[in-house]
Amino acid sequence: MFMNIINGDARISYWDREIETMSREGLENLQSQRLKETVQRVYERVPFYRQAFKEKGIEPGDIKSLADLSKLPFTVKQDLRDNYPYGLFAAPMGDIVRIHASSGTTGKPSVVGYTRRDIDNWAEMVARALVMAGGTKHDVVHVAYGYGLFTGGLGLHYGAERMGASVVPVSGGNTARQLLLLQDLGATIIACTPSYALYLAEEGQAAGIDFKNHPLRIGIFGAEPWTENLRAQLEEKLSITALDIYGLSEVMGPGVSMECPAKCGSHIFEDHFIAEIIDPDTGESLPYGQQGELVLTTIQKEGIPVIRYRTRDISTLHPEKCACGRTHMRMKRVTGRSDDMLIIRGVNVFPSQVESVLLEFGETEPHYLLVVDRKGELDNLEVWVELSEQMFSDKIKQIENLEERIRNKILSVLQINVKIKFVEPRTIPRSEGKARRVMDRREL
Ligand code: DLL
Repeated sequence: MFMNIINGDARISYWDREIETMSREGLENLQSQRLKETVQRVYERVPFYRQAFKEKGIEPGDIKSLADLSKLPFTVKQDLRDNYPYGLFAAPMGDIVRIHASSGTTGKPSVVGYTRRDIDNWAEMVARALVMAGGTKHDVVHVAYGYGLFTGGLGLHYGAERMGASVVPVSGGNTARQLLLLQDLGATIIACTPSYALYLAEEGQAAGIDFKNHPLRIGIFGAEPWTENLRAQLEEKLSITALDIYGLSEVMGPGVSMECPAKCGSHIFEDHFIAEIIDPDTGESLPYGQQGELVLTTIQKEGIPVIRYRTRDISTLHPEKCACGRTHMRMKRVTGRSDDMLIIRGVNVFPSQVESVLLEFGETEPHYLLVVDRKGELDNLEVWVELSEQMFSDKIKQIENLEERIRNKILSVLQINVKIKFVEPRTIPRSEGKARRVMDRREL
């Protein structure tokens, strides 16, 4: 499947050249055909979609080509939660071979299921992404995304294996051990969140690792927003090419799009996904190049296909052919979200989740502020909350005990460690309109 093409001076590799460089017309025909099949599939198999189509007054036969896409209803994260856990599955459980779930939802997570063919396609997408980044079967791939319900670890794992590389399934955490393995096993590709990569780089430097003379050459970074500035730092500190990988569990996981070494946006794998940009307030489609919310429709998935899924991620789309020869359109870096979800060290956090924890404790007021900071390398979340008048005049010991209880409860709900800072009653600014619950001091 490998193909090395000499294009000018650059040596470009494709995992699947025919698909990756297909004409736009060919791609669009393929998308139209697959869209029709997907629409038929969900209409027949998922009561939720049948109802949603009915409300829009459409039937599968009304969708004849891509031009009809905007007739279809949107799907949102809440729809997955409302149909928890398996209500949106379009394949019988006997055909589902893997379950993942996304973090960061109030109460129930959104659960997604994959058939064997979905898992196979996903591995193909990630192999395609890795080869796009310059990977080959001779690479040693250190996967430091978390393994488990999160799609990062297993997604990269199977893709790297499909490419034929040697995979080191380290998962997250235990930085000293990660550094030891990186050095001793001679990883040439590292896959993790960009913030963790920076942490590893800095800890590695402090431990005397000379990355300049280390075989590491490529970083596959994603799962959270990052910047050109961070790219420059990572490339310099680790002596690598750092590239962006994008994805979300509701649509598949990592490998929905991948940046090529031309570094001008990430190619969306359009033989599997149809991308649109909409105005998040009106839902109207926006022209290429204009910034708005990314909406994705899966056209190959069996387990849980999604129709016009509103990702809440803000980006722009660019369909022009890329310097790398690929025709699949590019999305610019995700710069933010159209909802209030925060991503803290790769974990999705909604302020409402913190709020519901705080409300369980009678000793605080319902006035709080989430303060997000990036201290050097890692995101930190501080929860500022007002103590009740009664509590404020209480003993230190009791306040410390309350702090610990809230911290532990947030850890168990969100799986992240936060710092609790109690403030005097009536000191958190009140708002007359929408409450401002988040102060994001990270520079993105
Ligand atoms: O984060 C999947 C993933 C794993 C992507 C590993 C890349 C690498 P979720 O936990 O469902 O899935 O979170 C999805 O994370 O809607 C974005 O807001 C954000 N996100 C993912 N990749 C990027 C990226 C995984 N490259 C949510 N840049 C998405 C910016 C990203 N944000």
